[in-house]
Amino acid sequence: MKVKAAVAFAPKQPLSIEMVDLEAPKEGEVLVEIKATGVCHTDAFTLSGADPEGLFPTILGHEGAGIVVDIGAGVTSLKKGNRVIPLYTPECRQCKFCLSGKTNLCQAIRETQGRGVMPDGTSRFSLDGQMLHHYMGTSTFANYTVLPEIALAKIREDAPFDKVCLIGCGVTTGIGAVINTANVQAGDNVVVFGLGGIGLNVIQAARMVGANMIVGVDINPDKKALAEKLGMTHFVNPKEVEGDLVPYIVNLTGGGADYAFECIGNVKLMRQALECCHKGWGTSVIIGVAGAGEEISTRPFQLVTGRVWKGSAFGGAKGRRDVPKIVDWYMEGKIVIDELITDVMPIEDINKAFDLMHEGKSIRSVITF
Ligand code: NAD
Ligand code: DAO
Ligand code: ZN
Repeated sequence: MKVKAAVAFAPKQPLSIEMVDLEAPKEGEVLVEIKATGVCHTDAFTLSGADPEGLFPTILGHEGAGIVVDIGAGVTSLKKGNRVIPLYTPECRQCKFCLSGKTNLCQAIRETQGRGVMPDGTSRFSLDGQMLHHYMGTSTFANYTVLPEIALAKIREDAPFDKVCLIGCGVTTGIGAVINTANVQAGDNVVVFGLGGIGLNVIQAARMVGANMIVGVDINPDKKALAEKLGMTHFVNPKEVEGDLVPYIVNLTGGGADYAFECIGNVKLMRQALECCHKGWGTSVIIGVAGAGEEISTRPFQLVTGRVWKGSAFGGAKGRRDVPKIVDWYMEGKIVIDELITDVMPIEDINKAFDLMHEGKSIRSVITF
């Protein structure tokens, strides 16, 4: 079938709206009509050419929501009409990783997903006979896409696509990092580096679990108001701090953060996030994705003296199990999403969404089809 997609032909080039060919779902695969998709910093990161896994030409997008319109042979957990959220971190429930109970990093389709193809090694997308790569196994910048059954979370039938699409990445990543990865407890002091779509969700989760101080760090003062609305208690603009940021935060938090989250992707800030943690127990969680080849460093004594460095992918969430639960939290008013959506636009205007992100003017733009 012909579908409308925003194609990334090469790094650093604007996306191009094209009618591309999409093959029918094969065994174990599902055809999904994408109704809405967010635009995340990670899409921009890949488009910038800094992503070591970036492949072109491709159809980006990984923060979507849609409806099942067809299923391939052998698909049992989904049927036509189901509302779904695509999962860039799938959940096969059979691989060593899924069965370990220690991680959400299912490896069932990791190798082919990394090569931008479906589990059988081929792409369902093409344009004028030229193969287009899938992206993160999701490719939600198209009004129809094909995914493996294990990469779809079935959600409730009354969930609004244009809001819950953000649960496909930003919301789950931020909230999950607090609840699953860090396990922040009531009374803890939390520091959040970066108040974008990810950092704001860290903030709302920190408030939800009853954190004491929730300190937001961002160089863009325009991020302050919304962060405060979501639960930030103190704002720090590094540009306005005289001297080193680390001792400033250690002092502000009365000895250091119990938990510090890096939600930017800057290796220098990853170090600061670790070193502003409390001696003896403070834990820093890296969420941000750094550029290809970049490395983190600190003095080993920071770890010897009890600070802990961790990372979190998709908030440590097991998508098929946890995403429907987070949709329920939104529908029950336990978490907010609407406030994170700063712009809504048709796919034809998707390059504007990237411009707004780069200008620091958006939290999340949502593309509707
Ligand atoms: P974003 O661009 O919306 O937000 C980043 C924020 O950081 C902005 O508010 C910006 O002003 C601030 N910032 C930039 N440089 C800064 C500096 N030097 N000091 C302080 N603040 C600074 O991005 P996002 O969508 O929230 O994503 C954040 C990061 O998380 C990205 O690296 C993205 O790739 C990554 N990410 C990781 C996962 C995961 O599973 N680990 C999932 C999604 C996104
Ligand atoms: O190696 O098993 C693996 C999968 C790694 C995927 C990690 C995804 C999180 C970082 C990318 C940001 C996604 C928006
Ligand atoms: Zn698995």
